[in-house]
Amino acid sequence: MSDDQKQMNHAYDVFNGDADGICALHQLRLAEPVTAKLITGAKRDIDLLCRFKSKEGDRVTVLDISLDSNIAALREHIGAGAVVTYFDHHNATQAFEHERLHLHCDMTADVCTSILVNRYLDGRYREWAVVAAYGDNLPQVASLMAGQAGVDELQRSELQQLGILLNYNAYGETVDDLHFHPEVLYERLHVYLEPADFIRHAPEFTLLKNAYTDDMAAMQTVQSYCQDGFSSVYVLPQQAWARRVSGILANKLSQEHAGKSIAVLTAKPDGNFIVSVRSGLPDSKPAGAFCSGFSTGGGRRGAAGINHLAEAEVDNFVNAFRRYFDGAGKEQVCNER
Ligand SMILES: [Mn+2]
Repeated sequence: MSDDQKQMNHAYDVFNGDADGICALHQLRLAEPVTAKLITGAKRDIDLLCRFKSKEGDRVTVLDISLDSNIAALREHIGAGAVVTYFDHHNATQAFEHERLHLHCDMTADVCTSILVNRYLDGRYREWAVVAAYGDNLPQVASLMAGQAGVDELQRSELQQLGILLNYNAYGETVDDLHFHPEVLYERLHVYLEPADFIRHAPEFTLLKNAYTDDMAAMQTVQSYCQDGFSSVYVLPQQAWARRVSGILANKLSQEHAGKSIAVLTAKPDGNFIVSVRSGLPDSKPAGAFCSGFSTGGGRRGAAGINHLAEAEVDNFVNAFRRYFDGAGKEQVCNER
């Protein structure tokens, strides 16, 4: 390849805007610095590979977005001659072999993308993977890794807080609901080698901490719409704070009530709902399989969601949710919405 061609080549770093995506790219670019165009969005913006075109010799790095959800665009990039490196823990059943496709995909339940990058880098920036694992709702895995790295109890809770805050920032219907565009948050974070430095010195950390406190206070006022011993359904109001906290509420409830399945419905400005589902029995009743029954649904065994649920479909959804996760037709009285 001539020097002229080399200069015309571009690098693209494509990453989910949540804690896992940001910490995965951060580790990778600490180890292998590259000036790349950043392609990211809110946590739910997972169709990122179709947002740009590449050409022969371009380098595309993809982090923490499902291969299956991006398969058409992935084939286009490969077909155009780009070299693609892909790290992810979501569905990759349509993965294929190609000399220009470097796959690091692992769909097992106890990994996140930052853990896969940490493995690839032989544990070089392990604490960032711990942050990501806490943020990606893998607290047991995160604590285990922190223990192996000799991180003490206090530091561990700080890493957990950072993971939760970075993850919190990515939740919203669009990037307009977020405190920081994830591209900006990544750039601010990327100047810090250690999580502790970001925690001590970054104004973004303080802002997120205060905003999170306010949103959590608002979240405490939310009552369940329906619940029994096996499942709970929550319906949140049509406000930005509610769109930011819905996923966190779902994670919090699933941690506090092990074995119980959770659905959180959040009203969008157009009156339809976004739905977060957490399975209390991810092996026998995977959340992803349930959500895939809806035209805009999908996800993993433990956590899944539906992008658009019409207002008129809410009661049907509640019934289907309870049939699937409770396994019984027991009648249940729901509160007023
Ligand atoms: Mn992830």
